[in-house]
Amino acid sequence: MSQSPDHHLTDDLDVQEARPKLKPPAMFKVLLLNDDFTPMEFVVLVLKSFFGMNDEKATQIMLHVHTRGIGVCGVFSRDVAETKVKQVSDFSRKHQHPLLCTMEEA
Ligand code: TYC
Repeated sequence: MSQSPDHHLTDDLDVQEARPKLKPPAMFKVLLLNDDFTPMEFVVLVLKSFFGMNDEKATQIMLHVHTRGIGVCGVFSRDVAETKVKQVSDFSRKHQHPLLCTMEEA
């Protein structure tokens, strides 16, 4: 059995909330955008390298983006999503590909 430390504070008459309600952290989708120039193999490499996908999953997501124009690589906390976007953008720039990666709140 377990009791929360504030089991005696059950309503709004208390002077102070012992356990103020916390918002769940915002989550962010990391998105890849299609373009006409980035090689398919490079997009698959990005998905495997930065999103931990195997070859089959990476190919599936790449083809989704290629045909639909945009697709989700994963959903992460703000900090992790920002890091993924920077990693992909830096890696694409280094290899002189125009691949775009962005994020939006889930
Ligand atoms: N459309 C690209 C091509 O035909 C492939 C591609 C897929 C590029 C996904 C970007 O996010 C992308 N070479």
